[in-house]
Amino acid sequence: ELDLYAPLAPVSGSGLSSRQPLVGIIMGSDSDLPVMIPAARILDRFEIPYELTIVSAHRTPNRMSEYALSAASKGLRVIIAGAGGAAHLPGMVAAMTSLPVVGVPVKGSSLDGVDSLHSIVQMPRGIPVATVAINNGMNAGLLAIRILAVGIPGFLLRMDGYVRDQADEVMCKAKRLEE
Ligand code: RP5
Repeated sequence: ELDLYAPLAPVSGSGLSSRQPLVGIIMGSDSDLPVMIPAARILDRFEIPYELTIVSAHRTPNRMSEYALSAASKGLRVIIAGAGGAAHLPGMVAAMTSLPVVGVPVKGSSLDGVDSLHSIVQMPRGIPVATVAINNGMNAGLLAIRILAVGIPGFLLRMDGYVRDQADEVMCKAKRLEE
């Protein structure tokens, strides 16, 4: 049987258990939850352990620093960070960890989420954030899985299956329309 976690052992060197969260999902407010839950659901579907919590760049800056600075040593491999408005959370977290950070621009009550998109995507040279579309928590989850899959063949196989299923679904719909 394929050991999905085997490639991680040499990296962590600290007895990574199979339920050790590999992805950290954080968001600036509980009001971001409806956008971020699809990231968690897709990780559930792939049976990838994650943790999910609220970390605000502006309201809890010390908590944000602690989260970012300890993320790698506690075994996380990717961080998904969602925020709306002046969305500094993904960029600030990326500034304080070498882990890949996926940013989710959350659409607030004004400016259609473009404020958040620009805040997250316009990172300065040297500190990248992989930005997904406005409110697209699901793609953030999928991107996190693809990042993990680079080092974990079992995840890559599951992603191949997911992509195939998606294509099959489109083909079924196309056939039904053509009938
Ligand atoms: C941001 O401000 C959060 O990420 C959220 O998208 C937005 C509004 O937060 P609440 O006022 O709803 O808590 O920091």
